[in-house]
Amino acid sequence: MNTLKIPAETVTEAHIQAYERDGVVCIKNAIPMEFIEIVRPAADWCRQNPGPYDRDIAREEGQFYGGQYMWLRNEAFKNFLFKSPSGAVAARLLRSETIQLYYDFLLTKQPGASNPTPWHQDRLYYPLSGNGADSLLSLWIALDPVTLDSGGMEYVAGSHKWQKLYAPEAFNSDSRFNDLDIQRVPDIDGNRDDYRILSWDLAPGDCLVHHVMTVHGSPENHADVERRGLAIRWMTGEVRYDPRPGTVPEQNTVIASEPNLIAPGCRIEGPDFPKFRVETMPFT
Ligand SMILES: O=C(O)CCC(=O)C(=O)O
Repeated sequence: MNTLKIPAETVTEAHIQAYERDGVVCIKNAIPMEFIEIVRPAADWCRQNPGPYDRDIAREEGQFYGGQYMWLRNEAFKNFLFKSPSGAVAARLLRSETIQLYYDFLLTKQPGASNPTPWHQDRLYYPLSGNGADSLLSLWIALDPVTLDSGGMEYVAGSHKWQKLYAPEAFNSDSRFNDLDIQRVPDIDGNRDDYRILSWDLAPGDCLVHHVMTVHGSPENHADVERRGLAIRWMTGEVRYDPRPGTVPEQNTVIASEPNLIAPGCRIEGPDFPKFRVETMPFT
């Protein structure tokens, strides 16, 4: 098993308690700039050279790009996952000494990108079951300075405790989730005063971490700067393959195909789902 290291001061008990209470936390300077600088040009390369699991989300070509599993085709992303403290941040927030990668997701909104990311909850997009699937978390790492004006993320505090599962929402006008007979996320924008909505201005290397049940979204990019976010999904505990209708097809493909060949009901284990031991270095 590979080891990921993290200084104790990166994730404090206060961060962990905020994450547990709100279902989201902001961790400033979580990822050292040396990693951000390596992954930024790789992100641009991936957007310009889309891979098999990528999607142009916007109606206007190239405006809102969603790349999945970059690490399977790009060394810089692989290096990021195996060397940066991203997985260790996740493990600390989950109070775990080990962590397993689910997948990496690159979301870039170009200046003027007119697509908001709809309010949604991640849980039912994933073809997964088990206690680890219900506590999976996502690090959204800023590769650029990010504000609400440039499409910064927003989260409904405490929504991970609502004990509600919501149907996936398409990020664009495609119909992949239309036929699901599952309740939809409530109208957050129409009733913003009823919710505690959290957002943060970010510098490159800051990250936002949210629980798989937390309702979140992001506005259009009205600024004149690009908004690149690298979202990495990490998990612990028992996670099994549950290929329900309406789950993300690309994730089903990776789970069920070579080299993983995971059958329905079996644990998510294989070369594309590496596990790591986490070492916390003492306070400096
Ligand atoms: O970057 C965005 O706008 C959406 C990201 C998101 O929904 C996620 O990481 O779960």
